[in-house]
Amino acid sequence: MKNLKDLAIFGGDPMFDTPLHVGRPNIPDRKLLLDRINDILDRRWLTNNGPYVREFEKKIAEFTGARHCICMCNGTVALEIAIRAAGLTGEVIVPSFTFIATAHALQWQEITPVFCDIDPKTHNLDPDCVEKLITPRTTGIIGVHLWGRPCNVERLQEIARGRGLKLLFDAAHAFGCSCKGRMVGNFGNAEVFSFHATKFLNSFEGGAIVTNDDELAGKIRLMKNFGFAGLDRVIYIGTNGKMNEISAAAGLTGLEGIDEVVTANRRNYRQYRRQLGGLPGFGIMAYNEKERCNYQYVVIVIDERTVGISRDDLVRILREENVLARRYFFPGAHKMEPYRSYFPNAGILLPETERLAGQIISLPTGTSVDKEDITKVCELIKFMAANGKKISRMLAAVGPS
Ligand code: T4K
Repeated sequence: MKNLKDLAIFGGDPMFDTPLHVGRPNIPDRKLLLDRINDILDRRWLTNNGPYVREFEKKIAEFTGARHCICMCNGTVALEIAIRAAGLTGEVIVPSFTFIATAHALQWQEITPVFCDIDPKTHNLDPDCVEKLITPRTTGIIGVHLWGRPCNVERLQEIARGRGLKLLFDAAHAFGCSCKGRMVGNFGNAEVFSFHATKFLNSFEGGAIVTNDDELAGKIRLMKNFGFAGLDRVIYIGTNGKMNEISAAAGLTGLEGIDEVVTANRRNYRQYRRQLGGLPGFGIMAYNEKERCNYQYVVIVIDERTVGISRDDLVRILREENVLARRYFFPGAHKMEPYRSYFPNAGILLPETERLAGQIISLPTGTSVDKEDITKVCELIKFMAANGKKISRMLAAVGPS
């Protein structure tokens, strides 16, 4: 790219003919998956705790080292069930800088999500802020291991223990990650994974609760199956949270191939770091490579004053070039409905959340993105960085999108 006029937003051809996505699914070994789907059809056992679901649960428990894994139809229902089974009521402390499902899983059951600020270094719950938000109505804390980088689990566990609170983790991003050498899945009262299509490990749609608490696991198993404790015996209020056999087959097949996914993700992450490292105004979120990481997200934090162009304009230009970058998790859950109406002043206590939500860009990565793609994306970013102020002036003439 040599001239500003070459940018698609100013009339040039897009850099990519087909879009580069954030969250393009990893596709497992087709033959293995199709063989398993044939087994399912031959067996005529499609759902309701089928053999592939049981095998997937066993493999996840082994992989994480947790005593129990209960698979579910998606991560959101898994969160709702974990919240209910853990007995949360009243107020629960959660980050606002997360996917909206974390907050909705509470509000759906008329539990108030109390939004807590994050540590700008980790993008996760700031334990000091958590302590300040505890009231007599608080029953629990839900930490989110954002981008697969674990929360400060030690401090959160200390706080929860000291104040008699339940502690859950939304580990939707953190399958395959460790914290101080221990796999995610072993912290708090329970942890929740998502196996949505866009996740590191996918089962098309799916999720799971993992826990080391036998009693809680028993309750969760019943709750995800309408509360049935026998053929005609219901002992709890329950729902339908069951995972079906095709999802379990996809999850199992994906699990067998996760090493290749980690290799591809790590290669992409390191290439982005090499090519964008040191570029003024562009900070690349770092993984702690001493731990196990899934490297599923490549996230950059933009300092608009240094770059001379806003984060939103950068995303707009990237998307015109068919680089479908995302502003995850803009604008923060507290600025989405119903929370923005319920708590119009929540932002006063969320300065770091609001700052970061305005600076973040998720870039395409995963097994569908190759070395040349990343080279071109980085060249485009460097071109924008070198011409930030000029581009901003030209965009002002083009007008809003
Ligand atoms: N907690 C956290 C912290 C989460 O991040 C999530 C989910 C949950 C809880 C809830 O778990 P689930 O109930 O979803 O299991 C996506 C996902 O839908 C969502 O699962 C995920 N977080 C969130 C971070 O991202 P969107 O609305 O951004 O997805 P969408 O449809 O725009 O897809 C993302 C990109 O992937 C697009 O560019 C298209 C591409 N894509 C997507 C799908 C589904 C494909 O190429 N193929 C596909 O099949 O929410």
